[in-house]
Amino acid sequence: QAFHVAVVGATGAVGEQMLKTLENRNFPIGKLTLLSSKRSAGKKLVFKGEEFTIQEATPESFEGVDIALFSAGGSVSLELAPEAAKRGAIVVDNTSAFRMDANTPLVVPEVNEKDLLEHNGIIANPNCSTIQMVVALEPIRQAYGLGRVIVSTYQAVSGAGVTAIEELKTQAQAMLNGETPEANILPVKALDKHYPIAFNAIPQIDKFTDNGFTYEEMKMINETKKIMHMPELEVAATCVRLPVVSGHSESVYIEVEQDGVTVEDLRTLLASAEGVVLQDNPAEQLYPTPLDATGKNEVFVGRIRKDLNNDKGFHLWVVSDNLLKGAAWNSVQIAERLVKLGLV
Ligand code: 11C
Repeated sequence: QAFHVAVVGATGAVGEQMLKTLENRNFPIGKLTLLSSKRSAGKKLVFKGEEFTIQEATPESFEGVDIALFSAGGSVSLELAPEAAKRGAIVVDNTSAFRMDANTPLVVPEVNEKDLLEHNGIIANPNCSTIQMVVALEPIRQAYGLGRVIVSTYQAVSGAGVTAIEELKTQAQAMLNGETPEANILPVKALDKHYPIAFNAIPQIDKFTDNGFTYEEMKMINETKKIMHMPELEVAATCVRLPVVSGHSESVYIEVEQDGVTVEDLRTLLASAEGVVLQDNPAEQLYPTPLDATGKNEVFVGRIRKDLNNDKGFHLWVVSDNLLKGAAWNSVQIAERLVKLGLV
């Protein structure tokens, strides 16, 4: 069985990885339609050696499509994902447009694959920094219970798109040349004030909400509760942008519910957890880094320590490629599970 797959936003940083991932996984594609906004329509892309011309996405583009992978921004998804679903396609949407909608499952296959059964035509792919954290936390929740999560992130510029990657490189070069770099993209392109990211750290990802947390931080908080089906879970987040091209890193403090859990218990558990690679050996300076994680689908965990004051508290370092497990791979993995479950 082969499917008609549409990729919306094929020219973006995530869209490019979606095509690579579909190709690497040899996803059963009978027909491929590449779509974008008017701006990128007409560009050409190669998939499995064949050239495709990108078409402007319209409601009619989705006639006959089985699976539509969306990553062209929230407004495109809000307008066109329902149109695609109305025409019989199953949408996997990588934007935040439908994530907190009660009728839309928000899925990380290692955590809540069964939520796919409740879909109404649209399935939401969570925010990248949320995905990698819940892959590491779910096995711990299942084995020992989870009472509290406090996370600080160290996020790569690729999360803000191709232009942010270019700006990091241009600024780094300018600063090495002794020049003052221009800053036009980060932290938020649409706002007036910008900071350079080269040789810097910016404690703002997305705009601020009224409670002092940013939207990125609130995504981590709210999406984690929804995916793990734990509306009461105490979660706090601080999200920071670093001059790293790809791979988000996270320092995660958790409190388990069970007494007497040891670091070795967590290492043993995570060493065999689905989608996780344990890289944790201080004696050999073994721990995950974003450079090592780039290009890989797994979530890497290391630096597991017991808190010095709370017997139920642990610290973890969690790293993953934000464009892969955080976006393209999670979306294609959802599509694979839809096929496996006979839902498409
Ligand atoms: C970043 N996490 O690193 C963001 C990008 O809601 O899908 C992804 C935004 C989202 O800037």
